[in-house]
Amino acid sequence: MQTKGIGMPRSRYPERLAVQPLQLSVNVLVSKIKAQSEPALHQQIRKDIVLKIGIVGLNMVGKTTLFRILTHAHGDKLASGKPEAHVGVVKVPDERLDHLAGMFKPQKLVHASIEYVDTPASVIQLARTGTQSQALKEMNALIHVVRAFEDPAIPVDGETVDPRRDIESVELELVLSDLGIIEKRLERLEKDIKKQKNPALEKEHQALLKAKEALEAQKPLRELDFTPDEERALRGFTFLSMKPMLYVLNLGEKDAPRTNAADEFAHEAGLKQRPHTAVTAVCGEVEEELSELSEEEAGEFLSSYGLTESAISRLIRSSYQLLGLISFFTVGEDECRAWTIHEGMTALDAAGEIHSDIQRGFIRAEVIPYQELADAGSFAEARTRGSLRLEGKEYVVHDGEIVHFRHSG
Ligand SMILES: Nc1nc2c(ncn2[C@@H]2O[C@H](COP(=O)(O)OP(=O)(O)OP(=O)(O)O)[C@@H](O)[C@H]2O)c(=O)[nH]1
Ligand SMILES: [Mg+2]
Repeated sequence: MQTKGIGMPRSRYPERLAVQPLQLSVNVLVSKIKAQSEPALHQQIRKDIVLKIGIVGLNMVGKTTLFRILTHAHGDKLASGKPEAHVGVVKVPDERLDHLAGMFKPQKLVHASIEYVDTPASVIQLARTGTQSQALKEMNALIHVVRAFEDPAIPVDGETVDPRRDIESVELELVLSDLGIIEKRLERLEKDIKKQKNPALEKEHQALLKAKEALEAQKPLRELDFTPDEERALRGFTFLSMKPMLYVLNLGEKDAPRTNAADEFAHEAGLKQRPHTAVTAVCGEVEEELSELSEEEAGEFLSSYGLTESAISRLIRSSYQLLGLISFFTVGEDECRAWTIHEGMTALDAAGEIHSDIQRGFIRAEVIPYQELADAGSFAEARTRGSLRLEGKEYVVHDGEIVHFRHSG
């Protein structure tokens, strides 16, 4: 992001004064991304039903189109049962799980899932209004849909199509929203610190100053390294610029075959290698047509654009990875299932994901990487080949491992 803009006098942004008073919403999920290596936080994210990703962006950029494609192509029924709520649970496509299901022919197949929330109109307005901004704060990550398609029939914010400008203005808004909260809190905190010596308040003060300094340099909080202590002190604020961000370029139809469009753009816009930031591209119009076709027709349609896979599967996987999530599998004739955990979680943590009884009665985990089981073709053969390993509580589970827990529960 360029630094233009942030140096402007604050009076250019009088709207910021309307930021709502700080509401401490303790959503334990929100800050966990930064703390992937911290076991204590893993305990807290457990048992959370589904991870929520908010689809945001300026006006008429294709947010609802993207939401519709996601839920149509990979969705279950709308989570809330109310279509107007625009909340949909989407399965994380995983060919490995599909292959395992082919091997075990289970009665039930359960994919990992993510909840996507479509937000109306411009995220700039949302960030500025109290209740809406509170709704944004509940998200675990944001997808910022950026308009890259030209269409004279569709009005465009800012009058020209300019993805970099749009990214910068939304980022600036998130940064200013967080700064507003920090300034208010600091004012209060400094008064309290004068009245009483309290190490917890001092820690919070330090962490807020560090965050403030970054924000003033227009650096979003997701790019900052916080210590676990700082992390804890800031978690309750659910800062918007701290949320992992997936930029989705909504390409015009003529750009659909440009499979490296996202990569080129990320490079050009300086978005590569930024922490907790990813860029991908879709062509809303093409994908929308695609999601209505049968598998066979879809294949033909894709190849007419010179493409091999729908960008949507890639997008869902990117958002899953962006959250620092991995899957392990349990398999059997009754059920084949993908379980969602954070990178770095142990076998004991993973057991707790399934059931607290399994965790309590944990004896050993029988583990095999997906590819080895797929190559062996069955558990019996994998055993003969010596591919199954017995691991203890502290074993760190890897993406794609099939885990069978031996337990006394
Ligand atoms: N040409 C073209 N039009 C698109 C594309 N994606 C979306 N649109 C059109 O752009 C208009 C706005 O799309 P929406 O998905 O409603 O956009 P939105 O961001 O949800 O809009 P608001 O919620 O009103 O801010 C619709 O008429 C879409 O059909 C695209 O890739 N190409
Ligand atoms: Mg919309």
